Amino acid sequence: MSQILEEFKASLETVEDSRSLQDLKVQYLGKKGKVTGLMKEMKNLSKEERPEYGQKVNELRESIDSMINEKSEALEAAALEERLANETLDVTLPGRKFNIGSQHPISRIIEDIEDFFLGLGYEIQEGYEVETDYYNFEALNLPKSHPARDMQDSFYISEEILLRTHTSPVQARVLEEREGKEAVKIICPGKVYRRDSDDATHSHQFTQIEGLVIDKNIHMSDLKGTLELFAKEIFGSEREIRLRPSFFPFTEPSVEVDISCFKCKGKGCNVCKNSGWIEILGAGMVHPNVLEMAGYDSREYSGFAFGMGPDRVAMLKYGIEDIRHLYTNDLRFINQFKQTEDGGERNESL
Ligand code: 2NL
Repeated sequence: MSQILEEFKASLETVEDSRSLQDLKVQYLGKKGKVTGLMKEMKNLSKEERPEYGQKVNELRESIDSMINEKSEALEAAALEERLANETLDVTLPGRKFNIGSQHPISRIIEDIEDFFLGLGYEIQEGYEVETDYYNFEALNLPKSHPARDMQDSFYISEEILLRTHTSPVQARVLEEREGKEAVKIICPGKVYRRDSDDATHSHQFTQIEGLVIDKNIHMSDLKGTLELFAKEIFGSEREIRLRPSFFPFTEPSVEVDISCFKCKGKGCNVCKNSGWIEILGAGMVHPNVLEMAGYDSREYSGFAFGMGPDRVAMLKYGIEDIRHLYTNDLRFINQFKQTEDGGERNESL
């Protein structure tokens, strides 16, 4: 028996984890274990010898059992020590950096323009990019034979269905919905399409924002005042505007709107091509035909409308030379518009 005990102690010395400890336990105390084997010897002994022998075997079992428990506790304590040592948290480590995306320059311009007009009480309206010939052209005083259609060739899905060439169809639909009875004060941003060859200043898909105000007693002075405020808000408080006569089929009279150059303050530079002025919008008083087609009495109601290209505004504001940079998603370009946590130079006047 003492031999078994010595043997056990020697084996216990070599145990390093709970698994081999469990194996050792089975080897000695299991059903077919060595100590259990000693118990089975009992039947070969005389009645007188049995109690003493039994007691000794029990003592052996108890001491082995308690040594196993001790070892088990020691192993657990060691494992805990090791985990505590390995899993310490170094609060002085620098945090992990993660990349935050940023707004596309066009989205940023659109939002700035939307914010301005929302402040004046306009609603934002969006519509369909796939439109009918009627809402894209006819309802805007551009009948099928009109020569101005040549300026806006589109991508046709069928004879009557096309990709919109401007956001005006959104406005034509809103006018029609209000059935000639209600005032309208909306801006319509969105993607538009033209059958054009792409180059530094043309893209077959670009963005537009149009505005439309219809009510009783709306005059050219309202248009001028609105656009002057707009120019100061988006391009800086010192900006001035000038109107030049122009033509659009859906407005009469029609104007081109220039802003004084924000770079040279009107002296003449490469941005304004030495004129001191930058062309930024087209606008005019809504043509009576457009009002009448939508059900408005043009003797009672009048209004103004304007349209501009956020792509062009972004190019001017950020000095982007080629419109294609806005659409090719080259990260070297996009990353230049990363915003800081407080929104960067957003809304800052030039
Ligand atoms: C430009 C010029 C313009 C309009 C758009 C419009 C819409 C309706 C009625 C009348 Cl429903 N007019 N829109 C008017 C004048 C100019 O856009 O140069 N856009 C980039």
